[in-house]
Parts: sequence; C-alpha cells; structure tokens
Amino acid sequence: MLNPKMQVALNAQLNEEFFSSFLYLSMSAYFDRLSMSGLANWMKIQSQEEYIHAMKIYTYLLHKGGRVELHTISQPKLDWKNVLEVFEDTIYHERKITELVDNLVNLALDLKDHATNSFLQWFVTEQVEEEANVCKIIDNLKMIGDNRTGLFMLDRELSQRAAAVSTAAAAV
Ligand code: OFO
Repeated sequence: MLNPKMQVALNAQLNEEFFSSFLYLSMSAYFDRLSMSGLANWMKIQSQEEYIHAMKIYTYLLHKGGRVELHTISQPKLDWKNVLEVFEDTIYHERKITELVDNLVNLALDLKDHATNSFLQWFVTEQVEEEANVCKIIDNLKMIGDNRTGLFMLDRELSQRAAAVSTAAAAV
C-alpha cells in the first residue's frame, strides 16, 4: 500500500513526464517546420521516451494498489529562435526533472518506502544519461555556430536515432 503523500507525488511526476512528452513533440514539430527531419526524429523519439517514463509510473502506481490520477497537461511552447535555443530549453527542462526525481527519492527515504526508492533509481540513472546526451548536442551546436554544412551534418547524424524499445514493452 502506498503512503498517500507518495501517491500524490508520483501522480504529479506522472503529469510532468506527460508534459515532457508534449514539450518534445512540440519541438519535433518545430524542426519539421524547418525541414530538419533528423532533429525532428531525435525529438520525436525523446517524446516517445517521456511517454514511456510516464507509463512506468502509471504501471508502478497500479502494482502498488495506488490510484492513477491524470491531470490537465499545460500547453508547451510552440516557437523558438533557433536550434540552439531548443536544446537550451531542453537541458533546462531536464535539470528541473532531475530535481523533481531527487525530491521524490528524498520523500521515499523519509517515508522509509524502500520499494519506491528502488523503483525511482531507474529514473535517477536515466536523468544522468539524458542530461549528458543533451549537453553533447549543445556542445556540437556551439562548435557549428552559423555553419550551415555543420548543421546539415548534425541533422543527418540525429536522423540515425532509433527507438530503443517498443512503448508497450518498456512501460511494465
Ligand atoms: Fe527526460 O525525463 Fe523523463 O524522467
């Protein structure tokens, strides 16, 4: 049985993960508008991964006899100045998510909720990888600057990203 405080906190995180999915889908649509299909592909997969994160929490809540409570998802930003600004917003957002995950772990420790603490460790590790991936792209974009060929090459490289696992398989 989940502590009511943990149930509320996990549902809030569930909503944050769905918002992340929306935000990255909006970024993907922005890149498609610019005909940057590689960047659009990278963000679309990022959006799918966030959906998987949300569904992991959804499934965990149900396994623990908790209640899933879906909230309204805020409208994400629709426009950016340039490619770099999109990824700067992404790292800002991911750092906020890392902080939220850390707060959840702190709550689990306070409540001596070992099962939830163990469940959350997957997210702790995932955030390290996500932040590193985004930082690498930001470094590349800074090196490229206004060089159109460089941007074209990066777009080609990011078109190679493939979804690691099927949505259904990853959510359990
Ligand atoms: Fe990008 O983060 Fe989910 O957890």
